[in-house]
Amino acid sequence: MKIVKVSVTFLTMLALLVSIPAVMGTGYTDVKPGSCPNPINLKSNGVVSIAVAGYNGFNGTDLSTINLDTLMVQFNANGVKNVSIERYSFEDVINDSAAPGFPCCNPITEGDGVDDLVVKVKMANLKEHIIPATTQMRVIWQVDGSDQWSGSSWDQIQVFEPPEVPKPKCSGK
Ligand SMILES: [Ca+2]
Ligand SMILES: [Ca+2]
Repeated sequence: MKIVKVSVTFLTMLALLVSIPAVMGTGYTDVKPGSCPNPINLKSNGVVSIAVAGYNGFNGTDLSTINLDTLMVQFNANGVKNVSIERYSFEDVINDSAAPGFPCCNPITEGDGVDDLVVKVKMANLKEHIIPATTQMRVIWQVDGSDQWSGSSWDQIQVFEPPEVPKPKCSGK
């Protein structure tokens, strides 16, 4: 009887695990490609670039398997948050020869002759959720032709908000 109970518990846990939509971390990610650390200024505008290394025959992500209409940026802060992207392009900006450097930012890399996926996200959209406690960012997508979610590895970021510079109080005429 005890064995049956254990088996039922095990099968229930297995069913629960299978039912959770998994976002697997796969390809190497470089927030602000080519630089480390990766500062994110909460008072800046413009866009932040995030590169996902293409498949070089050994490592990286097979970018042809991505449904590009589903691309989003994901970051962790009080739970995982998803943010819509501004645009994407294919450029050779990083390589996948170095292991991701979690918990430090990924090492500075250079192109390797293989195109990478470069995603741009607006700071205005990031700022809706991002807070100084946010420490990691990556790109997620649905696999082409299916509703299965996948994603690149996490990269480390440093979110900060520069203090206001007080205006000088000048006396005089
Ligand atoms: Ca970087
Ligand atoms: Ca590359």
